[in-house]
Amino acid sequence: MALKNINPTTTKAWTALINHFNNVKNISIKDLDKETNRKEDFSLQLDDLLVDFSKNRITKETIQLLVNLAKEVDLKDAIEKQFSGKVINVTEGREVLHTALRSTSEEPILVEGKNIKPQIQTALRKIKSFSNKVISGKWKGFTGKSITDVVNIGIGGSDLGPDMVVESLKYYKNQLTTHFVSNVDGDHVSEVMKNLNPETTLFVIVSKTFTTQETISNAETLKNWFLKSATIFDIPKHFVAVSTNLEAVDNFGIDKKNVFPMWNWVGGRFSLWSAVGLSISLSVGFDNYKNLLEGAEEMDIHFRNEDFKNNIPVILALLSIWYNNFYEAETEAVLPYSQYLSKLPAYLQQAIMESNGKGVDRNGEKINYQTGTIVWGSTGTNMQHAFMQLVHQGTKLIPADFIGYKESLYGLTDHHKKLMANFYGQIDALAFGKTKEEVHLELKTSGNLDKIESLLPFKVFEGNRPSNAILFDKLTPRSLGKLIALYEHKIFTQGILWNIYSYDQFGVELGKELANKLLTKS
Ligand code: G6Q
Repeated sequence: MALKNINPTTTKAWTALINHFNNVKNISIKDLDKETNRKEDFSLQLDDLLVDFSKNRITKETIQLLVNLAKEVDLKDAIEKQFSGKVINVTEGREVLHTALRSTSEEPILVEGKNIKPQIQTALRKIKSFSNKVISGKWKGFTGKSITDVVNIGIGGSDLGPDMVVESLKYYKNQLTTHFVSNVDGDHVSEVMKNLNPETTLFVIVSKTFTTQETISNAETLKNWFLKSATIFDIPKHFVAVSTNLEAVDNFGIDKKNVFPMWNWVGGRFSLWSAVGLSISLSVGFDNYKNLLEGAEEMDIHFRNEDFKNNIPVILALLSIWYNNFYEAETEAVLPYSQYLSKLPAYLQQAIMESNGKGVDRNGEKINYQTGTIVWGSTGTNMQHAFMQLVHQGTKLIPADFIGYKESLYGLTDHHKKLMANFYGQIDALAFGKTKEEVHLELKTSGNLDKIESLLPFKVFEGNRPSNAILFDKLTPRSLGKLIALYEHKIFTQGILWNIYSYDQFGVELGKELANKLLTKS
């Protein structure tokens, strides 16, 4: 049976939340922070992950009412339907089973009556053996040399995930250099091409449909470039594909042995856990890739089984709804304090905004409440010297996720101490601000008595700006898997609560159609 179809604004919990909001909307995080055990009461731990959500405009009652909302729209039922392979992507008639890709349990998952677990394991074995051959140097190019460079050709879901993970796990990478070509802008592929040697480059064409204009254009250009030095008989040594469209792959000239599977029950933006992640496994080795999947599975188990009040993705989703639908916040910032995670905000923009940027509910009715949040961000501390001004003193309410690590990877503990002092400093500055009295005293003690009147209002920080601290022990493949899965489940939870379909993306089609029409005209 498909997902339930409940307009959240018609629930009892929603009415209770409106009343509660009217009572508490002016509460101050500074006051709330004085409560004994505030931090303990509003923190959740999952092994090496600690989520501290105490610096939000919430009380215990807020959480209880939000949890009631999740219960009233039967989130539990939706979670079970997703994990067990029901056709919850109704508009495209598909199951949504990225969680199956990282499941190590024996529990069979049926798609059209057939258990999909064996084919997932076969694909993983193929990824492993291919990665091992390329990394060890056993896989040779057409002149007998080992591979030095890997080029991932794909776009959207077939690019952003692998690119973000390869960048995030740079510390764990091997001798291979990985490149990503996505844009149809010929200058993108030209820039990558100019540094490649055809004898030692492996091209991984990633396209679920194998019809995507950008990917096919880039793949053709790279094939033509390759064929300037080699012959079509050399293609099998240098081109592999990840796709569901075997016929198109064959027409392109790729050897059947070199095709890695993709499945309709995995959405593009949730596909890095499938062979779409081949370039990750090539870059960091299969064991690290497997650890990434295991971290995600740990989050899956937590999300599927934990009570909502102790469930990290559910709580983060509910907080987001609290600000989006009650405080009318429009955007959310994702602020990782790790240079490795510089591509995470762009990755999440696709995952979140393509999934929940919908204005029609599961009844097909136009929605009269706010859905999809706008997500943006960048790494700390760099962004502190840039857009954080607006977050601290601007007119908009912008809830923020701060993502940090207790340890750095290379040591340099002195740097890490400074990094994390900034992490906590920003969170406190947002939450507690700086009062008139404090500014007054500061100007006075710095000998600027004469400037107090003219400067004071500009130096006041209102504070009361909410944030979550998402803190891991260390950036590892496993903890990264957990982090990505956390956001995947947050997206799903919000989609269920907003009564929308999170797994289609018709909104990206019209522009493509029009571009194609223009091309055929010219
Ligand atoms: C993701 C979207 C989209 C898709 C790309 C690439 O969820 O569907 O970003 O991944 O359009 O599609 P192909 O893999 O079919 O080339």
